[in-house]
Order: sequence, then structure tokens, then C-alpha cells
Amino acid sequence: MELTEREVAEAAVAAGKNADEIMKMMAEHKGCETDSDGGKKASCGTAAAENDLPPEIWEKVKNHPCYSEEAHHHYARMHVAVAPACNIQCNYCNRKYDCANESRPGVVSERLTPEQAAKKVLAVASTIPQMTVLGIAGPGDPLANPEKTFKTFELIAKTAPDIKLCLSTNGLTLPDHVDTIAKYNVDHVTITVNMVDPEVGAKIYPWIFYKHKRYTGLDGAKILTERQMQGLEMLTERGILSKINSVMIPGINDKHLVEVNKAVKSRGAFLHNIMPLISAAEHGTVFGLTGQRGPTAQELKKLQDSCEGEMNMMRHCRQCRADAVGLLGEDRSAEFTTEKIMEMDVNYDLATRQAYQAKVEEERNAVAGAKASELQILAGVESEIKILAAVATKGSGRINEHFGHASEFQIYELSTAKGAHFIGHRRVDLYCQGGYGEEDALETVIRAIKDCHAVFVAKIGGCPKNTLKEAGIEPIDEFAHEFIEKSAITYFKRYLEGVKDGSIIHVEKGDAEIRPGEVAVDVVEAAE
Ligand code: CLF
Ligand code: SF4
Repeated sequence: MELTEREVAEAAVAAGKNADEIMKMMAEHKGCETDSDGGKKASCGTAAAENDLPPEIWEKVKNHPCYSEEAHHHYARMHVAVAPACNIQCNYCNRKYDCANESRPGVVSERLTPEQAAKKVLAVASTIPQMTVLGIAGPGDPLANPEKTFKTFELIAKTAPDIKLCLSTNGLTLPDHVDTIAKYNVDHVTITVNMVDPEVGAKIYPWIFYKHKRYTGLDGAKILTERQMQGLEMLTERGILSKINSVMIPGINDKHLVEVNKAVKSRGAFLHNIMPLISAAEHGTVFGLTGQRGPTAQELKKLQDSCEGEMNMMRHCRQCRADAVGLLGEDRSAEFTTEKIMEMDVNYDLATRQAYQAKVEEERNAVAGAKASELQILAGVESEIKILAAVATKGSGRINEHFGHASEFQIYELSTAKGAHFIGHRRVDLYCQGGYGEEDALETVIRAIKDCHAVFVAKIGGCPKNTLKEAGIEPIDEFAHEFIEKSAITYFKRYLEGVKDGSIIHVEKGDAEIRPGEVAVDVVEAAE
């Protein structure tokens, strides 16, 4: 009989194992499944731990905040906007904005030369020692700007060799560049794949520009999908980790993305990231102007859940901008404008970075230990009930953000089968506006987390507390600065006990709204 993860943990507890031993037993139980073709499964989950993955894969993902959900609480990435041009047109993109494949629209980027970009990387690496990954993700397509992209990688590989290199592409010219990608040790490549059927593709891509010629409709979509799949296969052959980003467009490719998931998994993709379409008339995109809506929170979750059996899903993407800096979900790009960087006295010290990262690893191990003991809290409790909880956090796996200061909430699904399971985040307006609460912002927070039963915060004022309660969301501040998962499970156990003794009446919650990013105009004009 197949044991669940929790049953393994319970058996370990019963056998008197300590937290480390429990983690190890669970990892061995999960193992890396073998594919029907006898090969190793590409991944054992974005939440995978050291024992879940082959050592060479673990080395690549362990401190990459996008490829490891667990790492994203501790490690930061940065993007440099060196690639303005694009060679296709997506109906969700307005060239005045950052690439919507990897960057939410509407945030200004500065175009950088490779030399400026290299200086910026050193400046950020000296200031944020947990910044471990440099990505090039736009504002156009990095591989439509190969000279600038690879020159940037070359400069950084020389001056900051401990930083992992990462790029994101629409895939049209990927097959032409795989050898160069391998040459510069770019270990992580994201391809945006929204379809594997040109009929679907023709509704998303009005044209592509390939070998000096413009192709429209079905012809363009056919070339694009063939090139994307060819590029993915080539990356897999060379052992380069690939992640697939897909934009979920209700009524156009939502059902089809299950097919996409199968196609990319069979070609060796490591991870699949299904993101919500960001669409609003003021973006000036085709989809924005035609009123194409994005998915709701529950529609997105349902699709991600349905693909999870096929392949591991990334659920912590922030659709970040082409000049993003910091932990996923935090925005420190304003600290590193070109003007400020040029004035900065940069002192890139590898030993300091390594010492800091050793401390990060200690914190990370403490979180893992807390997760193991979390499963002990649930030992012997059985229930079909699943609830969602929102968490205000600044990172490090702790409940350490005030309600009014949170610009996003992390969402966990609580169940007796899986414990506390990260399923995504919700962007919100700041409630606290310079010392006073903003009622309109509170309404947007409630709309964003109204599928949650509880919200965990480090601190919250009396007024928002009451409004949240009236909306059926329980504000909880008793676990301030404690580990998220352990606290959430402690609460969940209490919740189930309340349901059992009748003091709590369990009600199913409805759906919630996914908020797009801020909208601003006039950013980088992408040249063809
Ligand atoms: Fe950047 Fe992308 Fe590399 Fe990450 S982002 S190039 S893989 S380092 Fe990450 Fe940002 Fe989502 Fe991209 S959260 S948009 S998946
Ligand atoms: Fe699509 Fe290019 Fe816009 Fe990116 S920059 S969203 S690939 S059109």
C-alpha cells in the first residue's frame, strides 16, 4: 500500500526519530520517481529538499529562488534590462511595457549597456549578499538581442563567478543559441510556451519575425511551436535546466495548457510555471482592449493542481519586471538606478558573501526542522477539510510582516494530508498609508484573500481586525515572528478540534481576485 507523506512522518515520530531523521525518511519516501522510459523524473517538486534530487541538480537549484520554492524565502535574484528588442508579438504585450512573459507590465525599466549591467550586478551583489542569480528577462526577448545578452553574461562570469546565470526567452531563436548558452554556463533557461497547437497559437500571436520574414496567423504559430520544442529538446540534451512559463488565458488556452504540460514534460522540462494573464484596457494590449479577462485565483489553482500529477508546478512566480532586484515579491530596484550605481563604491567580496550565505543556510535548516515538527503536531488527526490561510511575511519562512505593511500575502493550503502547503501569493495595495489605514486598500486586500479562512500577521490594528472578521477571515497575530508552516498547522489543528466539538462551523469559502501590477506609461520601446 502506498503511504502518504504524512503517514511516513507519523511512522517516523512513532519510531522516536528526530526532526532531521524525519525529513530524511520523507525525502527517501518521496524519492525521485522513475519515468516509464526508465529515466529519472525531471524534478521532485519545487519544494524539493537536498535528498529529493540528484546531487548535480540540487547544486543547480538549491539557491535559485525561482527553481526552488523553499529557496525563494531566503535568496534573491536580479534582472538587468539589456535586451529591448523582440521578434514576436504577443496579444498580451504592449511594447511600451516590459516583457509580459516574465515581467508584469507597467513598470519603468532603464535600458542598460552590458558594461552598466555588469557594474550593477557587482553593486547589488555587494549590498545584497543573498543575491545568487542574475537573470536576463527583457524588456524584450534576450535571444532577439544575443550580442548584448551574451556580452553581459561574459562580463559577469569573469567578475562574479559565484552568481548563477539565467535567461528567459520566447524560444523562437533558442535552437540557434543553445551552444552559446552552454558555453557561458547558463544553467537555467525559461521558455514561454503558451501552446503546442498552432490553432491556439494564432489566437495569441498575430505575427512572428523569423529569418528576415514576417509570418502571421497559423504559419507564424507553427514555426514558433516547432522552434520552442526543438530548443527545449536541445537544452535537455545538454543538461541545462529548463523551466516553462505559460500564460493562462481563459477561453483561449486554459484547457489546452494540460497538453502543453504533457508536451514539455516529455521533452525533459524541469518545472512548469502557469501564470495568470495580466490584462487591462489601460495597458493598451490587444487582450486588454478586447476585454479578455485573466483567471480568478481558484481557476488558476485548479489548473495548476490538475497539472501537478504530470509535473511539478512553480506557484511562487511574481511575474517580476525586467529590472527586478531582491527577494521575489520585494522590489529594491529603486536603490540601484544607473545614477546611484555609478556613484557607488563597489566592494565585491566573495568571502563576505559566502559567510552571509552560510548564515542563511542555518536559518533555512531551522525552517526545515520546524516543518518536520509541524507534521508531528498533526499526528493522529484525520479530516477531509482543507482551508487556505494568508500570511504576511518579509521572508526567512517567518510571520514577520505587519498587516498594514504587506504588499502581498503568501497563501498556504492546510490539510491533514500535506500539512501547510504553499500554493501562491496575492498582491495587494498597502493598507497602511503613512500612519493611517486606507479603507479602499482594505477592500482590495479582502477581495484578494477572501478564499482564505485566516490571515497570519506580525501585528494588526483593531479596525482592520474587525473588518476582516466581518468578512469571515480570522486575523491571527499570536504567532508573530514564528515559523509560518508550524504556526499554520498549530492553528489548523485547533480549527479542526473546534469543528469537531461544534465551537467552529466550517464553511467553504468562495473565489478570490488576482490583482495585476501597477500601471505606468512609457517605458522601453522595443525595436524589432
Ligand atoms: Fe529571472 Fe526568470 Fe531567471 Fe527567475 S524570474 S529569468 S527564472 S531569475 Fe522567477 Fe520572476 Fe517568475 Fe521569472 S519570479 S517572473 S519565474
Ligand atoms: Fe511577447 Fe516579445 Fe512582448 Fe515578451 S516582449 S511579451 S515575447 S511580444
